[in-house]
Order: sequence, then C-alpha cells, then structure tokens
Amino acid sequence: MLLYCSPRSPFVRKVMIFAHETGLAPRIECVRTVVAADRPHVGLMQENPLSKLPTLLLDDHTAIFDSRVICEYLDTLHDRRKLFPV
Ligand SMILES: N[C@@H](CCC(=O)N[C@@H](CS)C(=O)NCC(=O)O)C(=O)O
Repeated sequence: MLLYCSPRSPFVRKVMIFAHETGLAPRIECVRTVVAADRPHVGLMQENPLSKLPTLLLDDHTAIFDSRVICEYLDTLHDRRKLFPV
C-alpha cells in the first residue's frame, strides 16, 4: 500500500500511529507529497480529486481517503485487538 503523506499533516500522523499500533506500518510505503488549499497537487488528484492528505492507494489502485476511513480500513487488515469498537 502506498500512502500519500506529509509529516506536517496531523491526519497523516494519526494514520501512521494507527499503522504502527496495528503492526501494519511495514506494509505502507509513504510518498512525501506537498499539498496546499490554494495549490492542488495534480498527481495526487489522479487518485483523489479532493487533493487531500492522507490518501491511501491499495495494490489494486483503489484509493481510500479521509483519515478515519483509512484507519477503519486498516483495522480490517490485522489480527490484533481491533481499535474501532464493533
Ligand atoms: N477530514 C480529512 C482532512 C484531511 C486534510 O484536511 N488534510 C490536509 C492536510 S493536513 C490537506 O490535505 N489539505 C490540502 C487541501 O485542503 O487542499 C481527514 O481526516 O483526512
């Protein structure tokens, strides 16, 4: 999986904390991406028309965005105790 990210984004940091807590961090390749509300990232917009970080790109090229949605998806991928309540 590929994560469009920036260390400046609190939403990216939330996803990365989630990935570390669930043991999924090694499966995520981070791609440093610069976005600004007044300067959308053309490359990122190919995957996410909102041009927002974080955006997670799956191996089948499905794009998942919004940090909460990404975290909920990641929670389905591991065998540890689930972090989202049922
Ligand atoms: N609700 C979104 C918010 C994401 C968000 O606003 N990310 C900022 C970076 S911290 C961004 O991509 N801003 C660029 C823009 O708004 O064009 C989430 O939880 O992922």
